[in-house]
Amino acid sequence: MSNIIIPPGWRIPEREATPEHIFANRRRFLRTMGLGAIALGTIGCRAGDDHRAPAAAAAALPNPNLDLYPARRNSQYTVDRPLTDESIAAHYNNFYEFSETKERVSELVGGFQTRPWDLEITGLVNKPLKLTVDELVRKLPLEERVYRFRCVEAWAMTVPWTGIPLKKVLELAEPQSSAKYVRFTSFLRPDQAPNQKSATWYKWPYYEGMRIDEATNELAMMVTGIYGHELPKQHGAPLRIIVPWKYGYKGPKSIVRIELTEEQPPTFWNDLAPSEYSFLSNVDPTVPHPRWSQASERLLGNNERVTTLPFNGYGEYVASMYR
Ligand SMILES: Nc1nc2c(c(=O)[nH]1)N[C@H]1C(S)=C(S)[C@@H](COP(=O)(O)O)O[C@H]1N2
Ligand SMILES: [Mo]
Repeated sequence: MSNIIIPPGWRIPEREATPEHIFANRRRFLRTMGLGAIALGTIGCRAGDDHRAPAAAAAALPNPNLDLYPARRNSQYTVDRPLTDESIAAHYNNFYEFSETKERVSELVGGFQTRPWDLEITGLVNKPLKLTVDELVRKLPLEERVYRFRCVEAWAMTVPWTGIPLKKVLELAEPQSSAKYVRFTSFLRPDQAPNQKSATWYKWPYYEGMRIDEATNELAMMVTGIYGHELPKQHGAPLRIIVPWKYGYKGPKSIVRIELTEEQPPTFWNDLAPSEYSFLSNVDPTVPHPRWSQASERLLGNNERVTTLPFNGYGEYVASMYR
């Protein structure tokens, strides 16, 4: 039945810039929905301000973590750019399990059940672990960090993430010295994620990986929240990875398993198009994607073009890992 569909292997990215009409339509949509006002109200918001969740953030079960948000801002991580408007970021998402159209993801996540949610840490560890996300956020303190975020498609945003250093989470399971890599696996629920059912040419579930020195770098975060509240589903609720010196796809959303391995794990985009998406995928303005330049990026919100920095501006934290 689906064999008339030609697998579009490398279909990931948008063109260099999103066509103007898509932006115009999206603005109209936001205005119609009355979201323009919310957008204005949250520009430049900080921990302690009134953080309002986008409409799509509603969870199926009561949220037991309201007391944890907003978490204390870690002021060590600062950026030279304004925060991206919350409602812009929440309506422009890469989450292929739901749709390949960024503007549609937030409309399609309604049936996705993100509570309760089990996370498993397994593989080369002394203490294999299975716990719920609601348990995890009571085990280790949450903090808020503002990071730049750079998608391989050359758009960028700046958002406050809430989470736990990934290193601390891994330590709960006591990695063995033979562990050299970390492999992440996202959820597999075709009944809740329409594109997992229909886009069968992808190798669901989404999987990613990195070296253990990268995963335990102080910048690597296990993220549970954004803008001072829990992650809305379209941002990868209830648990995702953020590694701000790498292209966005190295941060898998809605993960269910972390595995410590000796061998380098395969990764979703690298398997689909190895010549376009490398295992490391560190942000590098000097290495163009085969189909577009990586020298600059478009800021979500004002669409300004700014220069892309090596390691997305985080060289002082990570460059020594690659020498
Ligand atoms: N499971 C899963 N994780 C994913 C993706 C995806 O399609 N599925 N897309 C990646 C890409 S390409 C980007 S740019 C970011 C987008 O995150 P955001 O929608 O929260 O901005 O998620 C990454 N993680
Ligand atoms: Mo991306």
